Amino acid sequence: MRLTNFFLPVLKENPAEAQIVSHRLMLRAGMIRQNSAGIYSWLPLGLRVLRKIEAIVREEMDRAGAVELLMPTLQSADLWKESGRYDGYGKEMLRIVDRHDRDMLYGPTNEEMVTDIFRRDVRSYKDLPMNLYHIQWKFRDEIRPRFGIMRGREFLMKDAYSFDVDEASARKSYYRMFIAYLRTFNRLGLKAIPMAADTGPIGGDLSHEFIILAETGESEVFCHSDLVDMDVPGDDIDYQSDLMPLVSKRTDMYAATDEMHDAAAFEAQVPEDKRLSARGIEVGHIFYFGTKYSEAMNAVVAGPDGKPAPVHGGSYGIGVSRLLGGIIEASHDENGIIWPASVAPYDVGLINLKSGDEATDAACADIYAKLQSAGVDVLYDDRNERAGAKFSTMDLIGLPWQLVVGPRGLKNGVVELKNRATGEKVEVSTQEALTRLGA
Ligand code: 5CA
Repeated sequence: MRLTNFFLPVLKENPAEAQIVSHRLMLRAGMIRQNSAGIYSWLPLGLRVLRKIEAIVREEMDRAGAVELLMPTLQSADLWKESGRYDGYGKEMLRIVDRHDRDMLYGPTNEEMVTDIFRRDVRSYKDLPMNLYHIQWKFRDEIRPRFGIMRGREFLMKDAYSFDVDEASARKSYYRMFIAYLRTFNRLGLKAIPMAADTGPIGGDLSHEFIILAETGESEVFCHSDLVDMDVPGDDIDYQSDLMPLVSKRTDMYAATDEMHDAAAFEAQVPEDKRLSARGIEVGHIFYFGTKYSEAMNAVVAGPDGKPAPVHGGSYGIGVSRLLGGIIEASHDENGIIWPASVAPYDVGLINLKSGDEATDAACADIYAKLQSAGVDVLYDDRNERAGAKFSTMDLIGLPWQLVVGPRGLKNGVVELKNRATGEKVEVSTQEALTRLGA
Protein backbone atom coordinates (compact mmCIF):
# COMPACT_ATOMS: atom_id res chain seq x y z
CA MET A 1 0.00 0.00 0.00
CA ARG A 2 1.26 3.44 -0.93
CA LEU A 3 0.68 5.96 1.82
CA THR A 4 -0.41 8.57 -0.76
CA ASN A 5 -3.26 6.22 -1.58
CA PHE A 6 -4.10 5.22 2.02
CA PHE A 7 -6.19 6.84 4.74
CA LEU A 8 -3.97 7.33 7.77
CA PRO A 9 -5.05 10.42 9.70
CA VAL A 10 -2.32 10.51 12.39
CA LEU A 11 -2.53 13.08 15.18
CA LYS A 12 0.54 14.93 16.40
CA GLU A 13 -0.97 15.93 19.73
CA ASN A 14 -2.30 13.67 22.44
CA PRO A 15 -6.10 13.76 22.31
CA ALA A 16 -7.46 15.18 25.56
CA GLU A 17 -10.24 12.60 25.87
CA ALA A 18 -7.88 9.61 26.10
CA GLN A 19 -6.86 8.60 29.62
CA ILE A 20 -4.85 5.48 28.90
CA VAL A 21 -1.97 4.87 26.52
CA SER A 22 -3.70 2.37 24.22
CA HIS A 23 -6.63 4.72 23.62
CA ARG A 24 -4.24 7.60 23.00
CA LEU A 25 -2.12 5.63 20.56
CA MET A 26 -5.08 4.18 18.67
CA LEU A 27 -6.44 7.68 18.10
CA ARG A 28 -3.03 9.15 17.27
CA ALA A 29 -2.17 6.30 14.87
CA GLY A 30 -5.44 6.84 12.97
CA MET A 31 -6.86 3.42 13.85
CA ILE A 32 -10.23 4.37 15.30
CA ARG A 33 -12.56 7.35 15.54
CA GLN A 34 -15.40 7.73 17.99
CA ASN A 35 -18.89 8.21 16.53
CA SER A 36 -20.81 8.35 19.79
CA ALA A 37 -20.08 7.28 23.37
CA GLY A 38 -18.48 3.82 23.26
CA ILE A 39 -19.15 3.43 19.53
CA TYR A 40 -16.26 3.59 17.09
CA SER A 41 -15.44 3.41 13.41
CA TRP A 42 -12.48 1.25 12.54
CA LEU A 43 -10.24 3.17 10.17
CA PRO A 44 -8.16 1.17 7.67
CA LEU A 45 -5.11 0.66 9.88
CA GLY A 46 -7.18 -0.42 12.89
CA LEU A 47 -9.32 -2.70 10.76
CA ARG A 48 -6.26 -4.55 9.47
CA VAL A 49 -5.18 -5.39 13.03
CA LEU A 50 -8.72 -6.37 14.01
CA ARG A 51 -8.85 -8.80 11.07
CA LYS A 52 -5.48 -10.32 11.98
CA ILE A 53 -6.58 -10.92 15.56
CA GLU A 54 -9.82 -12.44 14.30
CA ALA A 55 -7.86 -14.80 12.03
CA ILE A 56 -5.72 -16.10 14.89
CA VAL A 57 -8.75 -16.54 17.14
CA ARG A 58 -10.51 -18.41 14.32
CA GLU A 59 -7.56 -20.71 13.62
CA GLU A 60 -7.27 -21.71 17.26
CA MET A 61 -11.02 -22.27 17.64
CA ASP A 62 -11.04 -24.47 14.54
CA ARG A 63 -8.00 -26.38 15.74
CA ALA A 64 -9.78 -27.12 19.03
CA GLY A 65 -12.76 -28.56 17.13
CA ALA A 66 -15.18 -25.63 17.30
CA VAL A 67 -17.26 -24.89 14.18
CA GLU A 68 -17.94 -21.39 12.90
CA LEU A 69 -21.37 -20.02 12.05
CA LEU A 70 -22.76 -16.50 12.03
CA MET A 71 -25.76 -15.36 14.01
CA PRO A 72 -27.42 -11.95 13.60
CA THR A 73 -26.80 -8.93 15.82
CA LEU A 74 -30.54 -8.30 16.25
CA GLN A 75 -32.48 -10.84 18.25
CA SER A 76 -36.12 -11.39 19.06
CA ALA A 77 -36.97 -10.73 22.72
CA ASP A 78 -39.11 -13.90 22.75
CA LEU A 79 -36.08 -16.15 23.20
CA TRP A 80 -34.90 -14.10 26.15
CA LYS A 81 -38.34 -14.21 27.71
CA GLU A 82 -38.14 -18.00 27.43
CA SER A 83 -34.80 -18.20 29.23
CA GLY A 84 -35.94 -15.70 31.84
CA ARG A 85 -33.14 -13.23 31.14
CA TYR A 86 -35.15 -10.55 29.33
CA ASP A 87 -36.05 -8.66 32.48
CA GLY A 88 -33.01 -9.67 34.50
CA TYR A 89 -30.43 -8.36 32.04
CA GLY A 90 -31.38 -4.82 32.91
CA LYS A 91 -30.35 -1.55 31.36
CA GLU A 92 -27.25 -2.92 29.64
CA MET A 93 -29.49 -4.44 27.00
CA LEU A 94 -30.42 -2.21 24.11
CA ARG A 95 -34.09 -2.85 23.46
CA ILE A 96 -35.64 -2.02 20.12
CA VAL A 97 -39.24 -2.12 18.88
CA ASP A 98 -39.77 -2.89 15.19
CA ARG A 99 -42.56 -1.47 12.98
CA HIS A 100 -44.88 -4.35 13.92
CA ASP A 101 -44.40 -3.54 17.61
CA ARG A 102 -42.28 -6.62 18.16
CA ASP A 103 -39.72 -6.45 20.93
CA MET A 104 -36.22 -6.88 19.57
CA LEU A 105 -32.78 -6.34 21.07
CA TYR A 106 -29.22 -5.86 19.93
CA GLY A 107 -27.50 -9.00 21.24
CA PRO A 108 -25.17 -8.58 24.22
CA THR A 109 -24.39 -12.35 24.00
CA ASN A 110 -25.96 -15.35 22.25
CA GLU A 111 -26.74 -18.21 24.67
CA GLU A 112 -30.47 -18.10 23.88
CA MET A 113 -30.11 -17.83 20.14
CA VAL A 114 -27.59 -20.64 19.80
CA THR A 115 -29.68 -22.85 22.10
CA ASP A 116 -32.64 -22.24 19.81
CA ILE A 117 -30.59 -23.18 16.74
CA PHE A 118 -29.39 -26.32 18.49
CA ARG A 119 -32.77 -27.52 19.76
CA ARG A 120 -34.42 -27.24 16.35
CA ASP A 121 -32.11 -29.75 14.67
CA VAL A 122 -30.09 -31.82 17.12
CA ARG A 123 -31.86 -34.84 18.56
CA SER A 124 -29.29 -37.39 19.69
CA TYR A 125 -26.28 -37.65 21.96
CA LYS A 126 -24.52 -39.17 18.94
CA ASP A 127 -24.16 -35.68 17.44
CA LEU A 128 -22.32 -34.47 20.56
CA PRO A 129 -20.02 -33.01 21.66
CA MET A 130 -20.69 -29.94 19.55
CA ASN A 131 -19.15 -26.48 19.79
CA LEU A 132 -20.49 -23.62 17.67
CA TYR A 133 -18.91 -20.19 17.57
CA HIS A 134 -19.13 -16.88 15.79
CA ILE A 135 -17.25 -13.61 15.67
CA GLN A 136 -19.90 -10.93 15.78
CA TRP A 137 -20.60 -7.41 17.04
CA LYS A 138 -22.28 -7.11 20.40
CA PHE A 139 -23.95 -4.20 22.11
CA ARG A 140 -23.97 -3.53 25.84
CA ASP A 141 -25.24 -0.20 27.02
CA GLU A 142 -22.40 0.14 29.51
CA ILE A 143 -23.05 2.74 32.18
CA ARG A 144 -19.53 4.07 31.78
CA PRO A 145 -17.99 3.28 28.40
CA ARG A 146 -14.33 4.26 28.63
CA PHE A 147 -10.77 3.74 27.53
CA GLY A 148 -11.74 3.67 23.87
CA ILE A 149 -12.49 0.21 22.52
CA MET A 150 -11.44 -1.34 25.83
CA ARG A 151 -14.89 -0.84 27.34
CA GLY A 152 -17.05 0.05 24.39
CA ARG A 153 -20.78 -0.19 23.93
CA GLU A 154 -20.51 -1.81 20.50
CA PHE A 155 -17.65 -4.30 20.45
CA LEU A 156 -16.48 -7.39 18.57
CA MET A 157 -16.62 -10.67 20.45
CA LYS A 158 -15.78 -14.24 19.61
CA ASP A 159 -18.35 -16.32 21.42
CA ALA A 160 -18.40 -20.12 21.40
CA TYR A 161 -21.05 -22.43 22.85
CA SER A 162 -20.53 -26.09 23.74
CA PHE A 163 -23.19 -28.80 23.97
CA ASP A 164 -22.57 -32.11 25.75
CA VAL A 165 -24.58 -35.07 26.91
CA ASP A 166 -23.42 -34.90 30.53
CA GLU A 167 -21.27 -32.96 32.95
CA ALA A 168 -18.16 -35.13 32.53
CA SER A 169 -18.13 -34.58 28.80
CA ALA A 170 -18.96 -30.86 29.22
CA ARG A 171 -15.91 -30.46 31.43
CA LYS A 172 -13.76 -31.87 28.64
CA SER A 173 -15.23 -29.29 26.28
CA TYR A 174 -14.41 -26.62 28.84
CA TYR A 175 -10.80 -27.85 29.07
CA ARG A 176 -10.43 -27.74 25.28
CA MET A 177 -11.47 -24.10 25.26
CA PHE A 178 -9.21 -23.38 28.24
CA ILE A 179 -6.19 -24.70 26.33
CA ALA A 180 -7.27 -23.02 23.06
CA TYR A 181 -7.39 -19.69 24.95
CA LEU A 182 -3.86 -20.12 26.29
CA ARG A 183 -2.65 -20.77 22.75
CA THR A 184 -4.62 -17.90 21.21
CA PHE A 185 -3.35 -15.26 23.62
CA ASN A 186 0.19 -16.58 23.35
CA ARG A 187 0.08 -16.21 19.57
CA LEU A 188 -1.07 -12.62 20.06
CA GLY A 189 2.10 -11.96 22.06
CA LEU A 190 0.23 -11.82 25.39
CA LYS A 191 0.75 -13.55 28.72
CA ALA A 192 -2.80 -14.30 29.79
CA ILE A 193 -3.46 -15.84 33.20
CA PRO A 194 -6.63 -17.88 33.83
CA MET A 195 -8.25 -16.82 37.09
CA ALA A 196 -11.23 -18.07 39.05
CA ALA A 197 -14.03 -15.64 38.28
CA ASP A 198 -17.55 -14.60 39.11
CA THR A 199 -20.17 -15.70 36.56
CA GLY A 200 -22.46 -12.64 36.66
CA PRO A 201 -25.48 -12.65 34.32
CA ILE A 202 -24.23 -15.64 32.29
CA GLY A 203 -24.59 -17.98 35.27
CA GLY A 204 -23.08 -21.32 36.32
CA ASP A 205 -20.50 -22.21 38.93
CA LEU A 206 -17.32 -22.93 36.95
CA SER A 207 -15.72 -19.98 35.29
CA HIS A 208 -12.32 -18.51 34.45
CA GLU A 209 -11.37 -15.07 33.27
CA PHE A 210 -8.24 -14.74 31.18
CA ILE A 211 -6.36 -11.70 32.40
CA ILE A 212 -3.33 -9.87 31.06
CA LEU A 213 -1.50 -7.78 33.60
CA ALA A 214 -1.52 -4.02 33.00
CA GLU A 215 -1.49 -1.06 35.36
CA THR A 216 -4.41 0.46 33.50
CA GLY A 217 -6.53 -2.70 33.79
CA GLU A 218 -10.00 -2.42 35.29
CA SER A 219 -9.76 -5.65 37.31
CA GLU A 220 -7.89 -6.14 40.55
CA VAL A 221 -6.28 -9.59 40.59
CA PHE A 222 -4.29 -11.84 42.90
CA CYS A 223 -2.18 -14.81 41.84
CA HIS A 224 0.91 -16.95 42.21
CA SER A 225 3.62 -15.19 40.21
CA ASP A 226 4.80 -18.45 38.56
CA LEU A 227 1.60 -18.36 36.50
CA VAL A 228 2.84 -15.35 34.54
CA ASP A 229 5.55 -17.12 32.56
CA MET A 230 4.20 -20.64 32.44
CA ASP A 231 4.74 -22.61 29.19
CA VAL A 232 1.87 -22.72 26.74
CA PRO A 233 0.90 -25.97 24.91
CA GLY A 234 2.48 -26.12 21.44
CA ASP A 235 1.16 -26.85 17.94
CA ASP A 236 1.36 -30.58 18.64
CA ILE A 237 -1.39 -30.38 21.27
CA ASP A 238 -3.84 -33.25 20.88
CA TYR A 239 -7.34 -32.02 21.69
CA GLN A 240 -8.60 -35.60 21.89
CA SER A 241 -6.21 -36.43 24.71
CA ASP A 242 -6.84 -35.92 28.43
CA LEU A 243 -6.28 -32.20 28.93
CA MET A 244 -7.08 -32.11 32.62
CA PRO A 245 -3.42 -32.32 33.76
CA LEU A 246 -2.55 -29.29 31.60
CA VAL A 247 -5.49 -27.34 32.99
CA SER A 248 -4.90 -28.41 36.61
CA LYS A 249 -1.27 -27.34 36.41
CA ARG A 250 -2.68 -23.83 36.30
CA THR A 251 -5.93 -24.06 38.25
CA ASP A 252 -4.15 -25.74 41.21
CA MET A 253 -2.28 -22.49 41.76
CA TYR A 254 -3.98 -19.53 43.37
CA ALA A 255 -5.36 -16.99 40.90
CA ALA A 256 -8.52 -14.96 41.46
CA THR A 257 -10.18 -11.72 40.49
CA ASP A 258 -11.26 -9.45 43.34
CA GLU A 259 -14.85 -10.78 43.40
CA MET A 260 -13.52 -14.28 44.10
CA HIS A 261 -10.48 -13.30 46.15
CA ASP A 262 -10.00 -14.93 49.54
CA ALA A 263 -7.13 -13.24 51.37
CA ALA A 264 -6.68 -16.05 53.88
CA ALA A 265 -6.46 -18.72 51.18
CA PHE A 266 -4.06 -16.54 49.17
CA GLU A 267 -1.70 -16.27 52.13
CA ALA A 268 -2.00 -19.92 53.04
CA GLN A 269 -1.39 -21.19 49.50
CA VAL A 270 1.20 -18.80 48.10
CA PRO A 271 4.63 -18.13 49.62
CA GLU A 272 5.11 -14.44 50.39
CA ASP A 273 7.70 -13.77 47.69
CA LYS A 274 5.40 -15.29 45.06
CA ARG A 275 2.26 -13.29 45.92
CA LEU A 276 1.36 -11.09 43.02
CA SER A 277 -1.38 -8.54 43.43
CA ALA A 278 -1.84 -6.38 40.38
CA ARG A 279 -4.27 -4.89 37.94
CA GLY A 280 -5.33 -6.64 34.78
CA ILE A 281 -7.41 -6.56 31.62
CA GLU A 282 -10.00 -9.28 31.06
CA VAL A 283 -9.48 -10.48 27.48
CA GLY A 284 -11.50 -13.68 27.71
CA HIS A 285 -14.05 -15.37 29.94
CA ILE A 286 -15.25 -18.97 29.91
CA PHE A 287 -18.26 -20.49 31.67
CA TYR A 288 -19.75 -23.89 32.37
CA PHE A 289 -23.40 -23.44 33.27
CA GLY A 290 -24.78 -26.98 33.00
CA THR A 291 -28.45 -27.12 32.05
CA LYS A 292 -29.36 -23.50 32.84
CA TYR A 293 -30.45 -22.64 29.29
CA SER A 294 -31.31 -26.11 28.01
CA GLU A 295 -33.84 -26.71 30.77
CA ALA A 296 -35.48 -23.33 30.42
CA MET A 297 -35.62 -23.63 26.63
CA ASN A 298 -36.20 -27.36 26.34
CA ALA A 299 -33.02 -28.22 24.44
CA VAL A 300 -32.94 -31.97 24.92
CA VAL A 301 -31.24 -34.89 23.21
CA ALA A 302 -31.84 -38.60 23.48
CA GLY A 303 -29.11 -40.21 25.58
CA PRO A 304 -27.63 -43.70 25.10
CA ASP A 305 -30.59 -45.09 27.08
CA GLY A 306 -33.01 -43.48 24.63
CA LYS A 307 -34.37 -41.05 27.22
CA PRO A 308 -34.39 -37.32 26.41
CA ALA A 309 -32.34 -35.13 28.75
CA PRO A 310 -31.33 -31.47 28.69
CA VAL A 311 -27.86 -30.83 27.27
CA HIS A 312 -24.99 -29.45 29.35
CA GLY A 313 -23.67 -26.15 28.09
CA GLY A 314 -20.78 -23.77 28.36
CA SER A 315 -19.97 -20.47 26.72
CA TYR A 316 -16.62 -18.99 25.89
CA GLY A 317 -15.96 -15.35 25.04
CA ILE A 318 -12.97 -13.43 23.74
CA GLY A 319 -13.00 -9.65 23.51
CA VAL A 320 -11.63 -9.41 19.97
CA SER A 321 -11.80 -5.61 19.71
CA ARG A 322 -10.66 -5.14 23.34
CA LEU A 323 -7.57 -7.17 22.47
CA LEU A 324 -6.20 -4.35 20.33
CA GLY A 325 -6.12 -2.16 23.40
CA GLY A 326 -4.68 -4.96 25.51
CA ILE A 327 -1.88 -5.66 23.05
CA ILE A 328 -0.96 -1.97 22.87
CA GLU A 329 -0.99 -1.63 26.67
CA ALA A 330 1.46 -4.55 26.77
CA SER A 331 3.63 -3.43 23.86
CA HIS A 332 4.53 0.22 23.26
CA ASP A 333 7.19 2.80 24.06
CA GLU A 334 7.33 6.61 24.21
CA ASN A 335 7.31 6.82 20.41
CA GLY A 336 4.30 4.66 19.75
CA ILE A 337 2.97 1.15 19.26
CA ILE A 338 5.20 -1.92 18.87
CA TRP A 339 3.07 -4.57 17.17
CA PRO A 340 3.90 -8.24 17.65
CA ALA A 341 4.61 -9.60 14.14
CA SER A 342 1.54 -11.88 14.30
CA VAL A 343 -0.94 -8.98 14.31
CA ALA A 344 0.99 -6.08 12.75
CA PRO A 345 -1.10 -4.20 10.17
CA TYR A 346 1.85 -4.40 7.74
CA ASP A 347 5.13 -6.30 8.07
CA VAL A 348 7.36 -3.51 6.80
CA GLY A 349 7.27 0.26 6.43
CA LEU A 350 9.26 1.44 3.43
CA ILE A 351 10.48 5.01 3.87
CA ASN A 352 11.50 7.04 0.85
CA LEU A 353 13.72 9.82 2.21
CA LYS A 354 13.52 11.90 -0.94
CA SER A 355 10.28 11.45 -2.83
CA GLY A 356 10.62 13.12 -6.21
CA ASP A 357 14.28 12.16 -6.59
CA GLU A 358 14.36 9.92 -9.64
CA ALA A 359 16.91 7.37 -8.43
CA THR A 360 15.37 7.07 -4.94
CA ASP A 361 11.84 6.73 -6.35
CA ALA A 362 13.02 4.02 -8.75
CA ALA A 363 14.87 2.09 -6.04
CA CYS A 364 11.84 2.27 -3.73
CA ALA A 365 9.44 1.22 -6.49
CA ASP A 366 11.65 -1.79 -7.19
CA ILE A 367 11.86 -2.79 -3.50
CA TYR A 368 8.11 -2.25 -3.08
CA ALA A 369 7.32 -4.52 -6.03
CA LYS A 370 9.71 -7.24 -4.86
CA LEU A 371 8.36 -7.26 -1.31
CA GLN A 372 4.80 -7.39 -2.56
CA SER A 373 5.42 -10.22 -4.98
CA ALA A 374 7.07 -12.19 -2.15
CA GLY A 375 3.89 -11.79 -0.11
CA VAL A 376 5.44 -9.36 2.40
CA ASP A 377 2.86 -6.74 3.45
CA VAL A 378 4.46 -3.36 2.94
CA LEU A 379 3.29 0.18 3.65
CA TYR A 380 5.28 2.51 1.39
CA ASP A 381 5.65 6.10 2.63
CA ASP A 382 5.93 7.78 -0.76
CA ARG A 383 4.65 11.15 0.50
CA ASN A 384 6.46 14.36 -0.18
CA GLU A 385 7.21 14.97 3.51
CA ARG A 386 10.17 15.69 5.76
CA ALA A 387 12.20 12.64 6.80
CA GLY A 388 11.49 13.42 10.47
CA ALA A 389 7.73 13.27 9.96
CA LYS A 390 8.07 9.97 8.13
CA PHE A 391 10.18 8.45 10.91
CA SER A 392 7.80 9.53 13.65
CA THR A 393 4.75 8.25 11.74
CA MET A 394 6.41 4.85 11.28
CA ASP A 395 7.42 4.66 14.94
CA LEU A 396 3.90 5.66 15.97
CA ILE A 397 2.12 2.99 13.91
CA GLY A 398 4.58 0.36 15.10
CA LEU A 399 5.27 -1.92 12.12
CA PRO A 400 7.91 -4.54 13.05
CA TRP A 401 10.45 -3.38 10.40
CA GLN A 402 11.33 -0.08 8.75
CA LEU A 403 13.32 0.00 5.54
CA VAL A 404 14.82 3.43 4.93
CA VAL A 405 15.95 4.35 1.43
CA GLY A 406 17.74 7.64 0.62
CA PRO A 407 19.93 9.09 -2.12
CA ARG A 408 23.09 9.12 -0.01
CA GLY A 409 22.82 5.46 0.98
CA LEU A 410 21.96 4.41 -2.53
CA LYS A 411 25.19 6.01 -3.80
CA ASN A 412 27.07 3.70 -1.42
CA GLY A 413 24.83 0.77 -2.33
CA VAL A 414 23.13 0.57 1.06
CA VAL A 415 19.74 0.96 2.70
CA GLU A 416 18.91 1.02 6.42
CA LEU A 417 16.87 -1.66 8.13
CA LYS A 418 15.43 -0.82 11.55
CA ASN A 419 13.84 -3.19 14.02
CA ARG A 420 11.00 -1.29 15.73
CA ALA A 421 11.03 -3.37 18.91
CA THR A 422 14.76 -3.19 19.66
CA GLY A 423 15.55 0.06 17.82
CA GLU A 424 18.52 -1.70 16.24
CA LYS A 425 19.53 -0.32 12.82
CA VAL A 426 21.79 -1.95 10.24
CA GLU A 427 23.07 -0.70 6.89
CA VAL A 428 22.94 -3.45 4.33
CA SER A 429 22.69 -3.86 0.56
CA THR A 430 19.21 -3.71 -0.91
CA GLN A 431 19.44 -7.40 -1.72
CA GLU A 432 20.44 -8.26 1.83
CA ALA A 433 17.55 -6.20 3.22
CA LEU A 434 15.09 -7.98 0.95
CA THR A 435 16.46 -11.36 1.99
CA ARG A 436 16.16 -10.51 5.66
CA LEU A 437 12.54 -9.46 5.11
CA GLY A 438 11.77 -12.75 3.42
CA ALA A 439 11.71 -11.55 -0.21
N1 5CA B 1 -21.58 -15.28 26.81
C1 5CA B 1 -20.35 -15.14 27.53
C2 5CA B 1 -19.25 -15.90 26.89
S1 5CA B 1 -19.38 -16.00 25.21
C3 5CA B 1 -20.00 -13.67 27.67
O1 5CA B 1 -20.68 -12.83 27.16
N2 5CA B 1 -18.93 -13.41 28.40
S2 5CA B 1 -18.42 -11.96 28.82
O2 5CA B 1 -19.48 -11.13 29.23
O3 5CA B 1 -17.37 -12.16 29.78
O4 5CA B 1 -17.78 -11.28 27.55
C4 5CA B 1 -16.73 -11.93 26.87
C5 5CA B 1 -15.58 -10.99 26.62
O5 5CA B 1 -15.99 -9.85 25.87
C6 5CA B 1 -14.96 -10.40 27.89
O6 5CA B 1 -14.03 -11.28 28.45
C7 5CA B 1 -14.33 -9.14 27.37
O7 5CA B 1 -13.01 -9.42 26.87
C8 5CA B 1 -15.21 -8.74 26.21
N3 5CA B 1 -16.09 -7.62 26.60
C9 5CA B 1 -17.14 -7.64 27.44
N4 5CA B 1 -17.70 -6.42 27.56
C10 5CA B 1 -16.99 -5.59 26.75
C11 5CA B 1 -17.08 -4.20 26.43
N5 5CA B 1 -18.03 -3.43 26.94
N6 5CA B 1 -16.18 -3.69 25.54
C12 5CA B 1 -15.22 -4.48 24.99
N7 5CA B 1 -15.09 -5.79 25.27
C13 5CA B 1 -15.97 -6.34 26.13
